[in-house]
Amino acid sequence: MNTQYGCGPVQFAGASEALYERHLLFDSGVDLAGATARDRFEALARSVRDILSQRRLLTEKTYEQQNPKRLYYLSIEYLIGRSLLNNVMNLMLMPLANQVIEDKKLNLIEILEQEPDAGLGNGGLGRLAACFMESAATMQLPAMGYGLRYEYGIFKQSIQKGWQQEMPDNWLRSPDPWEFARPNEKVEVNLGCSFELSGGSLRPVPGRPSTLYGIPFDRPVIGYGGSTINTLRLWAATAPDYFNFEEFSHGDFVEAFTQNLSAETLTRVLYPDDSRLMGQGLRLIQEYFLVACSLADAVRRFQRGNSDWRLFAEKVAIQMNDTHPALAVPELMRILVDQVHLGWDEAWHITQNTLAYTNHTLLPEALEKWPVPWFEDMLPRQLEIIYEINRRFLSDVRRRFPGDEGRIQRSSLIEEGFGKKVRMANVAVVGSHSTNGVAAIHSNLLRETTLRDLAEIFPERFNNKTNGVTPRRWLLLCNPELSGLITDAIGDGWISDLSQLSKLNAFTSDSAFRHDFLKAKRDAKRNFCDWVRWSTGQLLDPDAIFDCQVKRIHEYKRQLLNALRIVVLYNRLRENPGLNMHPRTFFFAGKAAPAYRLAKLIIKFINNLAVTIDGDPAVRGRIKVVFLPEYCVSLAEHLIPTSDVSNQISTAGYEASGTSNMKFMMNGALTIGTRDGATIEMAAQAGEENFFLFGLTAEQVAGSRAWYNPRWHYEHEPEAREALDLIFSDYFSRNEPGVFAPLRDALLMQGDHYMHLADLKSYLEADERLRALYNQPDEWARKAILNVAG
Ligand code: 26W
Repeated sequence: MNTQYGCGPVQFAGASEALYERHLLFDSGVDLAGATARDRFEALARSVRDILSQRRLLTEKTYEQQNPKRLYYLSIEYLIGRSLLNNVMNLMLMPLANQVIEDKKLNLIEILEQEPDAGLGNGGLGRLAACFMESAATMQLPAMGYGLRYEYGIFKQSIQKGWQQEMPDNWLRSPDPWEFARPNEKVEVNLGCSFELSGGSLRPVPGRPSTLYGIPFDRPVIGYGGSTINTLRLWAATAPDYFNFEEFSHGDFVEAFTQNLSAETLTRVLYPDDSRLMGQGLRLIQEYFLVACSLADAVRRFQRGNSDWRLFAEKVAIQMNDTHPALAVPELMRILVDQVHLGWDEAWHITQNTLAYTNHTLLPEALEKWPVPWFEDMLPRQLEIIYEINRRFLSDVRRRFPGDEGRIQRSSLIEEGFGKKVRMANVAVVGSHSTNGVAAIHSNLLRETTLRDLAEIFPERFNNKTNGVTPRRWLLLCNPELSGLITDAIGDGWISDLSQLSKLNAFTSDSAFRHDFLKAKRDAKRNFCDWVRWSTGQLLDPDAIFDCQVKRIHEYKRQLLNALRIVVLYNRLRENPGLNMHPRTFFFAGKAAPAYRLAKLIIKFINNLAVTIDGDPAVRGRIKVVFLPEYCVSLAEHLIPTSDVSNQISTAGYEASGTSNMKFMMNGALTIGTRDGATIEMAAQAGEENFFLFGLTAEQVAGSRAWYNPRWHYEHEPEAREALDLIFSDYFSRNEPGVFAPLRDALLMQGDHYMHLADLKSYLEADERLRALYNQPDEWARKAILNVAG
């Protein structure tokens, strides 16, 4: 069966230079001499946009003519990053762009830096969504993404006196050349309540139903080669553009405008929490708004090409990215029952067969549960439908497991007791045909622990889809040194068929290739050092080992374990200055949720560690700690290619998959890590002997919970004790005594929930093996190549 819907390779006349100048003149009103860097960026982006516009229409026409099954990805986050270079590359316009750059004497870096990094996501889940959209287009699948057009993305991070500061990310300040507003395709959304602004926040006013509009903003998603150009459709909320005439004629002119204001508040800002629910009502309405707009749109598109509703699930697949869009279950039922007038059973069959659910976390504090009273006020019809789904579901469970009241309680869509809540994960599993985790270990744990009761009721629904990343952005684009070398060796087939990287296995025995491989890494490091000096003035040593941990700051990801390792190494150097240790730079980057105090304190600790080590002449030039502020997609693209060592050190059983682990591996870093998430499968693929695995396994973590005592390690492991004593003697906080006391409380007084001390010793042992290997460059290169090949 043909499942690819491309429309042939890109062909265009060489008119791009004229395009560029025309855009400067007609859009910005400037000539070549008068253009600012931002003008140049916009003109270049608009030239690219001109070239892709026709092909986008062609892709959509192909879909309309062939009427294939359409895939809709529903995600409340898309961590897109910059688009210009990615779009130029995927359209195969690089030679042309280079020509314009040369002819017009443009500074490419300066132009690229003009584009804001579209940060409509928090971390892994949002970046996965963006990678999937690009890969689906490259695979020529009829896929479309739905999300929200937040006016403000993930906050900007700066560091002041070591502390994280948050600033608003006004990424749409200047017009975005990649988005097309489609006001004609707006969608009406009805809610059971209205809203009013009070004290700067939006409050629901029950008993007064209201209407708002979703305006679609489309962004092109270009498949590699440019054959397929799909769409990412982001919804912006607005008020109906009519006035409340009664209020108006009563002279409440300003009040009529305030209504607009409150509607637009809905998509104003991305919630910056990636692992803990902050429980705001506005967030629930954001989620409903995404679902209501997207389903209305997908249904409308289905109706354009089909008339038989029984075929809906054969023509429409909807993937729910975590539970944030799980209201799709009651909403699709509402459409099919209330609007299409299907019977309940038929509607239910269609809903289950259309929807599928991906879970991204086992952390109990991240599982969404919404208070029933909020549903009563805002989404009364959806609540009614959830109750009816639950009534039928539980009566089935009673039939199948007679007398098992515990199971009924645990699998119910409603958590009973004081403060009734709707369990969104249960809604998603019961209302769909597939539930997947994002790595083998995570899918197993999901089945065995978090969703065990439901997995026993519906074993056939549970499956695994290990995450992936797009090799276009994460190797071809971000690492020209290495990707060029790979293409020279094995051809360019790997770019759209990653399994071809295994051809590199043969090159491990080629000493010229190993040499070139190390040189590519060295070149990437030098470029990075230049870029850091250019953008921050900081001096870095490209000959040091680059040892990286970049991701959201969270206790379970254990940046603190990494910091403890560094303190131990620092102590060793202080005690034994003659120690043979290759110079090493430890890079950290990542944001902490604004309300997560301990995560923010970990950032502060890393920064103080950096300052203290920099100020100690005894270790100068030997170890260095760098906390790079404002981690974002672009920073990852700069840093990952330079990395020698990738730290993936979460407490086993807690990191669902990880995706930076894959990006580092693909760029020739060696991994030091725990047996967690996808790291387990990566090590199996490359060979465990080519990884530096350490620490407790997930079973050991779970099995030792009851008796684990961090103080035992403090008392019996001298290096751990010396490191902790140094920290709590205020060595790293001379002017802020006691500031790190909460770290001591977490590690030594409150049981060290994430078992830092249990793993520190084996982390240091793995580190020793790793440093020994670095002294044998040839062996290091061999293992690194095997990693890329895997
Ligand atoms: C505050 C509500 C909330 C809770 C969880 C918001 C966002 C989440 C996400 C599910 C957290 C997340 O991004 N999970 C990550 O998903 C990646 C993609 O599957 C995985 O690689 C990471 O391991 C997982 O932590």
